[in-house]
Amino acid sequence: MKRLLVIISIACAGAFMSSCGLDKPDIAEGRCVLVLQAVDTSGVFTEDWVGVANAKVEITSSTFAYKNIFATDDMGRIVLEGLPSGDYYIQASMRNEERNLLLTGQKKKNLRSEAAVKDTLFMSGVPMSPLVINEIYYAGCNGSSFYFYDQFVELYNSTNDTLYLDGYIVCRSQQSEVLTAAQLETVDFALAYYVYQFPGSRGVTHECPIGPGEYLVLASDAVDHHYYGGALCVDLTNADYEFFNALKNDFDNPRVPNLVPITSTGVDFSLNLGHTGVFVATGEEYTFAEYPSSPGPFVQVPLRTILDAVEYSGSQGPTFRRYLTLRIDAGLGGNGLTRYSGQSIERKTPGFDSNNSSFDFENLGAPTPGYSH
Ligand SMILES: [Ca+2]
Ligand SMILES: [Ca+2]
Ligand SMILES: [Ca+2]
Ligand SMILES: [Ca+2]
Repeated sequence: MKRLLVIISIACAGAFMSSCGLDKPDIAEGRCVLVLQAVDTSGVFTEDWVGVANAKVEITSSTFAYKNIFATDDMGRIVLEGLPSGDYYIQASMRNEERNLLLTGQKKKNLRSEAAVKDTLFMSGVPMSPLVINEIYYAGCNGSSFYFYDQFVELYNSTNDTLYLDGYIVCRSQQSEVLTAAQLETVDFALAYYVYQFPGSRGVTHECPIGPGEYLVLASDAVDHHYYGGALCVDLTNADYEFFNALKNDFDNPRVPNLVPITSTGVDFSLNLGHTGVFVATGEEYTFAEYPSSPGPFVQVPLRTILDAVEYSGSQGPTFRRYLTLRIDAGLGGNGLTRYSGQSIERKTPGFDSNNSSFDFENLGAPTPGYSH
């Protein structure tokens, strides 16, 4: 019988001891101790649950003020001392190229309490996605002029081979009002509002390569947005592609190839400044659908054709509803990111994709088009 070999024990030892009376601070000096052992429960490499040696363990505070990466010892253990109290994302990972598998385990922990907290972190196997969304810059850069036209999506090839994106589609999801929360989790497609397609034909032409470890920047408009929007905006002159809607008054940089819309919806591939989902699919199959009481048409993209999907939201109020099914993104990126801040969200590690954007993504002070922070 399988049994629990390891527990995480978290002890905040005397975090508040140095302060007293009315001056006691909210966030005390780092006194928390975290003892962790990463355990493989995948059953892929061994039937027993054993500690994973040399796993990468990343500890990030929810505000991203604290971030550190550690490696487990031969027993799969790490001991961390001196952590400031606060909320943390803890993520252990280990890549196995041979099996094309990512072993990963995650926890969100609150270290505010002085009392010892005990928990378990299990690592399980997630297939690695060859093509991932590496960064989404959606926030906008100038609130006084409502300027957000410098948005971009950055893709990354995490394999050792050149991939061809001919005919692939890049999609923005639609308001969840179209599907109820229950429907969202049961249908076998994701709903797209904007769908833009790479040139060429999938599996036939080879016009859109992305090399091993390479990034592709897909710009709303491939121009230097400093000129139009100000200092915080992004120069996208050197973008690899731009979204171009020939039916509307959209900008077209002739030196930058276009992704073109497959519907007449909207003016450009613009991203909601607060909350939406973005996904990339092979484009081999999709269907159009009209929904009563909503503008459309919408595009139903089969989940099996989706290579990567990321949902983001700056906040989660009482009326919060998901845009994407948890089956393709179990979390949310962009926590705390504000509109027109000129900030961006990016994968903590290129190619690292556990299908939970709460853990996989972090907020960046400034966008990094074409590279990683
Ligand atoms: Ca455009
Ligand atoms: Ca162009
Ligand atoms: Ca993913
Ligand atoms: Ca980047």
